[in-house]
Amino acid sequence: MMDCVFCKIINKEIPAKVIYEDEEVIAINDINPQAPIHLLLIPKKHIASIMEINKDNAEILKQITKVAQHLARESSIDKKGFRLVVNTGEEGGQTVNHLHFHLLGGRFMTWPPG
Ligand code: D5M
Repeated sequence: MMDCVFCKIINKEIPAKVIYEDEEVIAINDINPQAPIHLLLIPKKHIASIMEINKDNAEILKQITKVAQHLARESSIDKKGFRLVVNTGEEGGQTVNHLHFHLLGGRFMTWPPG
């Protein structure tokens, strides 16, 4: 996707602080962190939102879960707790139309979210 900021990061066309990378997933620091730890877990394949997950691409969710567990342990938030968030669509607060999971931790989270 030519105009997708996350595709550009994945293709190394724009810089980002890459925390983790494998064949299917990349994890970067969020540019506008909302918690002491705020990572974005992004499938390398362009999938616009969670609404585009189907039987042909659902495997990526397993890999993202594995990466989230790994990065939570690495960041020492696995036992204290953290939040994994997928904003979806306009009212859901999604601003980048390439599926991504926010991994937030390092502080107490409040509920309800804003
Ligand atoms: O989250 C989109 C998130 O993506 C938002 O928290 C900012 C972040 N973002 C946008 N551009 C960049 C770059 N270039 N590097 C790192 N992080 C970025 P959403 O759930 O769609 O609102």
